[in-house]
Amino acid sequence: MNNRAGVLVMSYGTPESMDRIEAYYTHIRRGHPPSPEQLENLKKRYEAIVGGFFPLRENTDRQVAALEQTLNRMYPDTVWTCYQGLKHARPFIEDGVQQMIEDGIVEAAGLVLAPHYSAMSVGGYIKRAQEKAEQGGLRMHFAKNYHLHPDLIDALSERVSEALDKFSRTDRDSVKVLFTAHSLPEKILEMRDPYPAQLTETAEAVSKQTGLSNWQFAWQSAGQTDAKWLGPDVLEVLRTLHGDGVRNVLICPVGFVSDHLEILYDIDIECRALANELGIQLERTESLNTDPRFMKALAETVASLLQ
Ligand code: FEC
Repeated sequence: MNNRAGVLVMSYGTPESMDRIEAYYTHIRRGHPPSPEQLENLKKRYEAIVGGFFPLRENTDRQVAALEQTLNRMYPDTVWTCYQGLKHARPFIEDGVQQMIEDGIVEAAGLVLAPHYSAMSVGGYIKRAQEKAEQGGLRMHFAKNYHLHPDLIDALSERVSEALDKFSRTDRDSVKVLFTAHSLPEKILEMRDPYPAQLTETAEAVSKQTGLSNWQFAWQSAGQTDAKWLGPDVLEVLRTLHGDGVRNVLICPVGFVSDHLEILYDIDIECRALANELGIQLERTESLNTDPRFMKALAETVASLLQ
């Protein structure tokens, strides 16, 4: 291994401020501005999560710093520098790669703060980074997925066990655990995309380690487009479970690794409101954020790319 290594840590990105939401949303929509109603709806969601504050920015900053520390502690023969590259906000993926080139890095690893591979998600990040790296003569090696890393499964399993303790002893046995992830357009199924299978594998591994038998998978946060998205949606599942007499539900958003809009609004506000209406006790597992086992999983994944 080189004794100096760059790591491009890629994440979704979030607006810099309330007045940057339109630019951010336009970028997500590949240059097509949202309608005034769509924009208003998104602004309201950001306002609802602690008053227009953007937690994903701080969380990504902390994760990138924690990964750099972990790498330098675990592999002290190399000097590791982590660079941030965001999909939809500054610093963009290309900015992170450019910075590595300017800093004289010749070989680097890249990974996305999302453990499951889809050509429509992680594949898109990698393509952009690879293109920019090739232009600048930087050699890059990418992790496509790390969804079964034992430390990731440990960290998630511990969170499921802790969250189950929020239910009363009598209710605990009847809790339905819903593993969730961001939905994608259904057309990924025709492409034989590994995303749904990898998510099921993570859910199965966590269930096995936690001794769960009463669980299922649900999709969340589907986009507002004409395309058909993967289902069933978590809101629909909550209604079905209610019809089946279930009154205790734990959501484990296994496709996300930090607190952001899709957790703090879609689950904590939207799902909770429906659960309250239905008389369901709904709990959620804590996000991984900078969990040391998660950082170790990322560090080992990165180091294996440069061996
Ligand atoms: O906290 C924040 O500011 C950002 C939270 C956030 C995360 C996230 C992760 C994923 N997305 C994925 C796919 C899509 C597809 C579309 C899409 C649209 C949005 C919109 C917002 C948004 N996403 Fe996102 N996503 C986050 C936020 N996402 C806001 C636009 C409004 C809306 O639809 O709600 C549809 C694009 C289109 O219209 O064509 C597809 C996937 C992930 C998980 C993997 C990853 O992190 O990359 C997949 C966090």
